[in-house]
Amino acid sequence: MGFTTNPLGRTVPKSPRCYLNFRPCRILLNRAQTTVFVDEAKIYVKAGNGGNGCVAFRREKYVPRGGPSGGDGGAGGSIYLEANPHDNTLLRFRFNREFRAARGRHGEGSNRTGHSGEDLILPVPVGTIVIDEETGEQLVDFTAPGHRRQVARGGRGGRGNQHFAKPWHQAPREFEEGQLGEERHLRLELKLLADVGLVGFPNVGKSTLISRISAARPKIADYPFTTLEPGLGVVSADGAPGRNIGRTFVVADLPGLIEGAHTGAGLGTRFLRHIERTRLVAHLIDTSDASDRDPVRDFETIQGELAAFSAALAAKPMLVVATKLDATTDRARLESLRAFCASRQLEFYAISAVTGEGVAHLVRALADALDRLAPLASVEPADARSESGIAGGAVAGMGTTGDRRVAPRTEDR
Ligand SMILES: Nc1nc2c(ncn2[C@@H]2O[C@H](COP(=O)(O)OP(=O)(O)OP(=O)(O)O)[C@@H](O)[C@H]2O)c(=O)[nH]1
Ligand SMILES: [Mg+2]
Repeated sequence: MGFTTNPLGRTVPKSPRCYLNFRPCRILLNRAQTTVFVDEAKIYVKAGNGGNGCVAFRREKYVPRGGPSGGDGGAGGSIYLEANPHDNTLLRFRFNREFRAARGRHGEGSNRTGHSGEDLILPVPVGTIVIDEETGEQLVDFTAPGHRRQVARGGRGGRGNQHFAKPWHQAPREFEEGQLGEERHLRLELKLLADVGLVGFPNVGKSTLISRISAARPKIADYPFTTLEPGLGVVSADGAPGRNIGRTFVVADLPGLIEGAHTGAGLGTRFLRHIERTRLVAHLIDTSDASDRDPVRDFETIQGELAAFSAALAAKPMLVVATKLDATTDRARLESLRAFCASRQLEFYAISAVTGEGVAHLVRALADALDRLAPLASVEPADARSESGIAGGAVAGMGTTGDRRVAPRTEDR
């Protein structure tokens, strides 16, 4: 094994393994490991092929002309996706993109059926939408934990020659080949399922609020764009120690938006898709002395960004929350925002997530507003159609059924 000089000027062995010693590779690996929130993935799934039927004849002492005894092929394994409540990212599909279920074994003599291939169940986060890459058709929307759907059906095993015996055809050499398993290219898109989405400029206190009202512990800091990926928190509206937890709802904390986000400024608006399915938007505006922006203009800027992303998002029921009440000495801007909201008939609340002032009132108001609004889209019954696969989906590589073959006659039969 020879040696060579790598791009960093180090002497390393020539074998391909030596590339792991290159510092740039390590940096790439480290970077990949730190990216934890993945909300889009493309995968390829291939169900197992069915095993072929067998051509065999019973050969036994004192049993002349024992008859056909070719067993059937086993079925190929199918591939299912299942909504897993413990996952909140599609990270597992970032590096593993190809999934193949096991094939069925061929049938054997003495009427032995081949072993069926094992099914493959891939967990996905709740809120994942599955789209067929080739047709663009939405196949399934995982809205409830435990919801399972078949995305590629395993091929059926072929029949052995035992099935082709007739009184007038007692030594059949016909058998069937197993069907091919379905294969698909799928696009997975994660849209978190939350009831309330928190939007607003960076640093207005979105993460502080969610950490105050739920068990979520996002990073909080005094600089813009602390939050880089959406996070969820479960809020109990009427809960108190020793009491029933009462009404609960899910809140999504989003990265901050700035003017021009729809053109890519700041972190852009890509993550707004995670509140497309929320029932309510809470718009947080900093009216404290720490901000010198006009709160009404802040409201209109963010509203413009929501509208640029989607008209439906801008039209969602919204309530406005003035934050950092404890740090607001000059209340003029707070009052101007309150008057503006009154003129627009928007519910208005003022809170301090640090002291807790107004927070309980806001939480109850959010729960009341949700009670008035329609519930999230009703969920398809858990796996009503999973056994039958996805109806109507175009399937590539589907084998033909009952592809009957005839085995060549041999001397010893
Ligand atoms: N005094 C006071 N400070 C607050 C309050 N809420 C948040 N802050 C402070 O404001 C700063 C920003 O808070 P975050 O919760 O990180 O703000 P954010 O809206 O999540 O910001 P991004 O994630 O960057 O969009 C932090 O230093 C918080 O301590 C409040 O009610 N009162
Ligand atoms: Mg934040």
